[in-house]
Amino acid sequence: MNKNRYLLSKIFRSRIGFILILVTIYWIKTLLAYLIDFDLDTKGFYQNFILFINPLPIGLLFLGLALYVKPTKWFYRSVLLLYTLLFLWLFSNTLYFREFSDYISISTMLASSSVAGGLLQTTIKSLRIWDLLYILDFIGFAYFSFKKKIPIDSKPFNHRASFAVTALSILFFSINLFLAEIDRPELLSRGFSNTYIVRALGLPSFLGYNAYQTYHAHKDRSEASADDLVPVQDYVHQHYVGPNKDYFGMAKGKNVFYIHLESLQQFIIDYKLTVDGTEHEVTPFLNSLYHSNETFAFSNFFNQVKAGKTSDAETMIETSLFGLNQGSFMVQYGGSNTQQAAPYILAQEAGYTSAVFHGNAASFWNRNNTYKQWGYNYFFDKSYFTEATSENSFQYGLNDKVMLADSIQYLERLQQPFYTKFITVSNHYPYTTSLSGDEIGFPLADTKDETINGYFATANYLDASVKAFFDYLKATGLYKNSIIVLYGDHYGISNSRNPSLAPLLGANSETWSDYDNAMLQRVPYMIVIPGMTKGRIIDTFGGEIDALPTLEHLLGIDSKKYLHVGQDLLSPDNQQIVALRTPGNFITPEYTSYAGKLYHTQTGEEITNPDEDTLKKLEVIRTSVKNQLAASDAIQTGDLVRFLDNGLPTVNPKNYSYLDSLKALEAIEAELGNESTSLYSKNGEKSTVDLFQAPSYRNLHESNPASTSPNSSTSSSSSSSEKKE
Ligand code: GP9
Ligand code: MN
Repeated sequence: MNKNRYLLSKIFRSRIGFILILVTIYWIKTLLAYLIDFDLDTKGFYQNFILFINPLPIGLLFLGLALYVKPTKWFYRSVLLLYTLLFLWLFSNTLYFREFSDYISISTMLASSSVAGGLLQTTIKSLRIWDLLYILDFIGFAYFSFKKKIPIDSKPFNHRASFAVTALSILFFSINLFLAEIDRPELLSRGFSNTYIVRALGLPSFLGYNAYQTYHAHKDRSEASADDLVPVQDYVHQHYVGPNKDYFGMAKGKNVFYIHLESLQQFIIDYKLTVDGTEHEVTPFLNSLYHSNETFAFSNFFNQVKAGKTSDAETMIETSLFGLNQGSFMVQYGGSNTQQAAPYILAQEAGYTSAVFHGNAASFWNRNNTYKQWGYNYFFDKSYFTEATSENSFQYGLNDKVMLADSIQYLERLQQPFYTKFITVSNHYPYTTSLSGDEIGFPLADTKDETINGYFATANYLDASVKAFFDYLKATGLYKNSIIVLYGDHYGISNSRNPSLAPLLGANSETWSDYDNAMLQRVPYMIVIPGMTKGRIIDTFGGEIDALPTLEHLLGIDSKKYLHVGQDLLSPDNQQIVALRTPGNFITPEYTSYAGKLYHTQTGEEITNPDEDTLKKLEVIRTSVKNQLAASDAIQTGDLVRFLDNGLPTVNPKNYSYLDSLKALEAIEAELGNESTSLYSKNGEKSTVDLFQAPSYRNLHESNPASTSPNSSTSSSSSSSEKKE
């Protein structure tokens, strides 16, 4: 016993013992910050376990480096220096987070000294009394070293032993990373959000990760020059197609509503799910829009996203440039690249105010930073809405009806004309956990795949949410003054699940092919122009990249001077070549190239031995696809918009803040007085919040029990709210 105690005290008095004590204190302090300062949004035991352990490997790795220093004095100096650096990084992040709800990135640090000056002020403002806890150890060190009570071990570690400590901490770190990847596959390659990286790997690793990404972005950026703009501009000019004279400017000056239909695929439109012999229309409201003569509805509109999923769709819709071949553009470049996106273009060209509404944390997909570069005046994220509970939300945010209802108090204060985007989320994988209470009722499909089974119910919920929003627009009169564009961002059912979906689509699982997968990449794209009668279903082939020039032309803005690589889908000259983001994949009305195979688009028949004539046509398509992606990539990775001189001043992200937005909006109304064009002002300063009504599924159907088949397993069937796809 005594021997053990002797050994223990010997270890604590040794160099490694000292390091272990410091690692432990660092660990405790980090957990403190996780608990009281950061909002890491962890769910379930597994995520909390990873959070609990993640300060250890990196702490040991970092402080263990001091072991390589042999002279006693220098060993203690370096270990304290390293420890202080770890502390400073932790502490400055806690202060920064209190103000900005985000972590310090390399670009924040590189920002100009004026920002640094501002930071110092906010830092002092955000100090809290419990911050004393963060520096208790330093007070302790000072006291003990003054009293000469810190045991000094003059016996250095040999290099082999030091290396063993390094190797061991790398091993621990790999285990940490492995566990994190199980929890969130593709964590590092897709990035998602700073929060995801911090909660999985800790703050020092986040710095390393961010530094790596920043370095890459910077490298491409610094190698690019104004000369690179020349071929890109040539491409854009040649590829440009003029507007359709019949439609140009037909929605000029109107408010724009974008409704992002999460994971909604085109096959859902007009689809009826048959359960126990009864047919259930999944999206009755969207179907009515699809067939309305107020709507340009597209039947061959494809999603063109890759790993950036929603963020890729947003990038294309807002800028008519593609996401990246790897990872997410918004995460890697969105916050730093100069861009000319829809909100900014419309503000400059036609005095539009812009806002995004989304019930998830602002940092997801780096939206908080990207939106500033896009010129969004306001971003109403989760923090602006009803407290999220397990009843009204799931891992990706608030249920759509709640989000939309809560948006009204802000929407009605925006000056008109405005450009707004509502990003829905309830119809998101795994489709089984987001609905509860009275929203349960739409029947589940009956396949072996739970994901597919729930998809129709969440899509139906999305449909009802959109309908409620349209009802509100009509009730307030906003409707006739607006143009509403709806789009599905990407597939909801992944290719690997499609064979199980096949029977529901009247197809055969056994003969399901890559051609069928390609065709399922269609997503809804509908442009509703209230009062118009020219609406119809249009079969032009296009994709998300084409949305911005299409919208611009409807608003009477010529897209010619912008660096867009898409083409107006209403233009008679549209070429109808849809490039998918995976190299080699494309779809045209005639040919489909997908997963290395070639098909006739109309029949699905595979082309194994193309004749001369076909080869020639394919060559033209392939070159066109390659050029389009290459032009976009050159712009995105080289940050080429910064060299563009088309008369628009460069966006300054520092002019945008997403804090206290309601106050800012009220101040604008007050300043404008009678000139204020907000709905609230126009309505005699009376709120329209009560005009938003979104009855629950049960409320809507209880008068008609025949169409209700309650199925309580919608919300409880999946044990995990943390499924990812
Ligand atoms: C989260 C949401 C989902 O905020 O937009 O993104 P996704 O997983 O579809 O890319
Ligand atoms: Mn999405």
